[in-house]
Amino acid sequence: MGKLAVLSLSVAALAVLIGERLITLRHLSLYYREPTQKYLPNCHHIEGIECGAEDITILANGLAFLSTCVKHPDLPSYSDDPGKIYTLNLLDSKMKIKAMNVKGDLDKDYFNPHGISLYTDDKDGAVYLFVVNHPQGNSQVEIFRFVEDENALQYIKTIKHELLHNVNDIVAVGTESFYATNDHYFTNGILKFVEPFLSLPWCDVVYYSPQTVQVVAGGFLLANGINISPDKRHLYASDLLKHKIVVLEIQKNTVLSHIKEVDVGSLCDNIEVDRESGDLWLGCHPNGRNWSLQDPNNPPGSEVIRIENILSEKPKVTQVYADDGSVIIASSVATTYGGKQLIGTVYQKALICDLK
Ligand SMILES: [Ca+2]
Ligand SMILES: [Ca+2]
Repeated sequence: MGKLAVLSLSVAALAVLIGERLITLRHLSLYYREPTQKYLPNCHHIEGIECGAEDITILANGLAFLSTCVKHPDLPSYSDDPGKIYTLNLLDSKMKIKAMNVKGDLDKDYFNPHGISLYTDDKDGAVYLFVVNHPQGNSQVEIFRFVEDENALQYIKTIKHELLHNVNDIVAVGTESFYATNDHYFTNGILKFVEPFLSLPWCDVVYYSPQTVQVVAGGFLLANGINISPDKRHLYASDLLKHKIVVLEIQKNTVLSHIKEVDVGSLCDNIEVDRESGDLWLGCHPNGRNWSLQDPNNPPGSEVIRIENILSEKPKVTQVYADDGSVIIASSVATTYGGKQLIGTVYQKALICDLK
């Protein structure tokens, strides 16, 4: 075969590959999904949140913890300040956020908080906040003890490990142990781009304790939010680019069995679990095209999805809230308490509404 023929065949093969990739990526990103609007009553923006509350979680007594102002080189940033953790007492009608004072040996200038998880120690009632932190683009997990009467976080320790390389979210299962999702396999910038382009399902869930660190689930295209059922028997992890919530049963801390996957039809980020009903509340990105383009005239929208009876044969998946980005941009978390719905975003505002 002549050189020209080889070159022509190569170009044709590359064109076919790129064409196939573009079709697949449009499907994965929900490229053609039209924005919708579905609103809840009495919504207002939470005063003081202007650079995102990527993750929010709530204690049984109604005190919400908000992880704010995460920064990522590929995303808009509405503040130069380092990230902060705030509390919001949902039983107080004033609904004012309070910045938490961090005590101890943590470098606050490089605090870049992402996914969070609360853990209450049954032995003494102490409450711990686990925070995914990205100082200077790295991934590590900070463990704090909550000092309630000072609205403070006492820094306890930092956990770094080579398996915790692109951590997005965590769920604490002990005072020093947790499960974490990695949202990429590679750490190199170009390879991080190639990974979703080629749809490589290489993201994973890692279990960490001082005795054991290991990958306990894999095959994710983009592993994002993770949480646990109220009886602590099942883990739920979002595979954002597959539009699915993966249900895993915990046999032992390091042995998980894959139970099923539930279609959500959206790019779902963090997962919160109602401690009474066991329902999942998901903050989702309805359209990955708008997410990638970040066009101020056509911003990413927001969507809240609820899953009821996830362990039954027929889980019920319901869209609770939807916005085209005119009210709130890039929702990443949704959670409820006492008839209120909180919605946080990656880099913009946060919203509080009545559920009915
Ligand atoms: Ca979380
Ligand atoms: Ca997340």
